Amino acid sequence: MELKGKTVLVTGATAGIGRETAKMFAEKGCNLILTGRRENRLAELKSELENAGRIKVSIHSFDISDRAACEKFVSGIPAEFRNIDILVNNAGVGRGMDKLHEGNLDDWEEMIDTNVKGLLYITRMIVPGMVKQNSGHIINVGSIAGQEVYPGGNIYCASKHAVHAISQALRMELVDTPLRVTEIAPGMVETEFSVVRFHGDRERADNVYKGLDPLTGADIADLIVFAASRPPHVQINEVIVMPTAQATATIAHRKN
Ligand code: 8X3
Repeated sequence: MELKGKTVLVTGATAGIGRETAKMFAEKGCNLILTGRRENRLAELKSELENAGRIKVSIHSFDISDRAACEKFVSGIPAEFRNIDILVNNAGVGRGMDKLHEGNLDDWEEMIDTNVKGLLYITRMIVPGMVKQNSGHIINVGSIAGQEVYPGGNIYCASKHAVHAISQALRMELVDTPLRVTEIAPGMVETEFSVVRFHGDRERADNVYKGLDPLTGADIADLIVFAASRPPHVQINEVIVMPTAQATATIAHRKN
């Protein structure tokens, strides 16, 4: 499917997978609606992308876990961006690796509010427009943590299992429309993810990827753009992707 001229909404575009996805769709000539919490990063990305190509970028900084802020964002999307062709539900967060019975409730709420409720708010507000225009593609960034569970992953895994369930339900419910639903479920991707998960402990974050070649945000963006560019009759339901040195959520091969 030709991507040039399409309008793509990417949530969590200030870093990692979201940022690389925005860049890759921009290279294909798509106009972008980008959201994230850090306004200066969005502004920098907008000028970088607009200067590089003949595309338009609309930026919106707010917290996706805030329902009223999501409503305000959606009602404030400029008219020329209103026909959204592709929604990339990327915004997500991992917080803490405590055992459940020792867990931090603030961490839990942040994960559930962002990964589940934030994704639901945006999906509920954007998909009706896609149904009305009779076209659209929803691409959810899940995780191997949505397919498997590991110790310390408890609530993060639960939130990503929810993304998996929501993606499947949406696909079933939209089967009588031309809309497509794709879930991309990555294993280890080196982004700010682990630094955030360990509350800024960079050494602990670096250890997650030590001794192996992790995936990059660009590797995932590549798959998102691939799924979006398939012909209209081809729906990529799910992609599980890991570094070659990772086999499951808990089995990885590290040198030294
Ligand atoms: C992050 C991947 O393996 O840390 O979504 O859960 S993992």
